[in-house]
Amino acid sequence: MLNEVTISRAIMDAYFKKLDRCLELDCAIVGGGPSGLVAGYYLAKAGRKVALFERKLSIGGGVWGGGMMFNSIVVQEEARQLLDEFGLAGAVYAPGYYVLDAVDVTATLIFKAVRAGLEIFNLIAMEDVVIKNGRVAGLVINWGAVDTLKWHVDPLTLHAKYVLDGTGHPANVASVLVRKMGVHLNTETGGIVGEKSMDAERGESQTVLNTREVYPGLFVSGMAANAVCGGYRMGPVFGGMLLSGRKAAQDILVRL
Ligand code: 48F
Repeated sequence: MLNEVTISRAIMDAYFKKLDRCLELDCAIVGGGPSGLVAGYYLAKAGRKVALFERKLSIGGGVWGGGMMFNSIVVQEEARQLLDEFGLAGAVYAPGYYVLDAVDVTATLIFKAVRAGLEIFNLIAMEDVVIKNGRVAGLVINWGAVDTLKWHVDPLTLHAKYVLDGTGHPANVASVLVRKMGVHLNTETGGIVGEKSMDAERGESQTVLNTREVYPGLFVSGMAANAVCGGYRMGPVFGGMLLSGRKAAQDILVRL
């Protein structure tokens, strides 16, 4: 006979054990888009204690919707190795252009990252960062719904040696840091430079170049890297996002 209370207790026990494990991390990733997932995959694969926090119910960020809701995406030749790593076979559309099913890509990135050991928390938002000794040292988190509804509920806090801002276009982690702390970032202007209009070629290479530590303890990846450092947007071509995630993980691993 199934006991409903046992079901409830199993869920609560498992969840709170997982949350407890993740209160002190090597790296806390904010945002479940492609760059955050790829970074999480490589960090977990290297045996690091890493968790990803996503405000929404679904993980995957902007991949699901392809281009204008046509749920296919393009990955260019430069990121071919990443497709191989994740076991994604893109169809060659034109030389150097692979076209892939957006749902397959999203599901695969999530699957591989989780199986590598990345702990994922959906429905949890970063609302602030922890500052210790002049560096970012953790996250202030709350339920995504509380964040969206702007309810007056105090958050909880976790510590992390490094935080990765993978929140896409709004670059929410870097933004809150600049807004509240008035700090100088490692960018051309010292502030959040802001994303530029569409230029896929430049945007893609800049996404990778801009993936870096912008403040002690805080790295940026994906579209957040371009938003913070002033790169172009690129639309539904995703090679740069995958390469950016890998670079973020590699750089963080060197520091760790
Ligand atoms: O934007 P997103 O997919 O991140 P990305 O890795 O990839 C960008 C591409 O999808 C696309 C593009 C490619 O050419 O331009 O836009 O840069 O995903 C970012 C995720 O971060 C979550 C948000 O819900 C989304 O799923 N997010 C944003 N703010 C917060 C957050 C927050 N404060 N706390 C938790 N999650």
